[in-house]
Amino acid sequence: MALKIKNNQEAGFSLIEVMVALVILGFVLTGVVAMFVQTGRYHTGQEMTVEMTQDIRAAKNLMVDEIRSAGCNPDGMARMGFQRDPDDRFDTDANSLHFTRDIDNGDGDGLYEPDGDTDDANEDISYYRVDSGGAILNPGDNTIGTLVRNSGGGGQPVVDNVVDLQFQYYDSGNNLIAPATMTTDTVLDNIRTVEVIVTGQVQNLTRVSAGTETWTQQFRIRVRNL
Ligand SMILES: [Ca+2]
Ligand SMILES: [Ca+2]
Ligand SMILES: [Ca+2]
Ligand SMILES: [Ca+2]
Repeated sequence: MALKIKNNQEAGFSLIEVMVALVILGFVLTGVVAMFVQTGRYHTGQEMTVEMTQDIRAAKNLMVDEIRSAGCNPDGMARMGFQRDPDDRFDTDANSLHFTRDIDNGDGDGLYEPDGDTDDANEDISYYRVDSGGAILNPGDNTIGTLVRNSGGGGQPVVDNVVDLQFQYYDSGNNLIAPATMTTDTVLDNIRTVEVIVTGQVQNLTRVSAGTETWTQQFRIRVRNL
């Protein structure tokens, strides 16, 4: 009987040994989990950055395409191009851009057929940046907002997490036109080049502090029809 007990003790692990093993295993598992979490965050951060830069590039392509043909007016209508409005979202200044163009007759045949009005799709367009409540945001306020495009059906989101959107305007001599002076049609009609500055922000999840990164696109569009 005494011999059997001795054998059992030698064959098994003591409670202390099991506890030590469990503690070591715990440390190892904690490390592995932390590594996975960190890697996951890194990838999420990278994916968010890629997504944001793609969104801003797409917005740039759209704006270049549309603004280039601002004032397209084959039928010689009055007051085509950059527009004024009492609503800060729908005027042409530092925080918003509003223009008209006659590019189609709205018959849906995909052909370019100007019909002497701007009531067809994508002929009356505003760009501006809004907060989560839909209020317009100003350049330099460093508030997270959404770049929206409004062609009559309300502001449609183009890029989220935009912390800055600014428009600048130049005349035929490439002189900057001060937004404060852009309150008459005469001044608006002098615009020949539009400059757009868009800055997007992404949460950088790999850093403990200062956890954001920004990405800016700045581009100029020569207006073809003005
Ligand atoms: Ca405005
Ligand atoms: Ca029409
Ligand atoms: Ca058509
Ligand atoms: Ca039209």
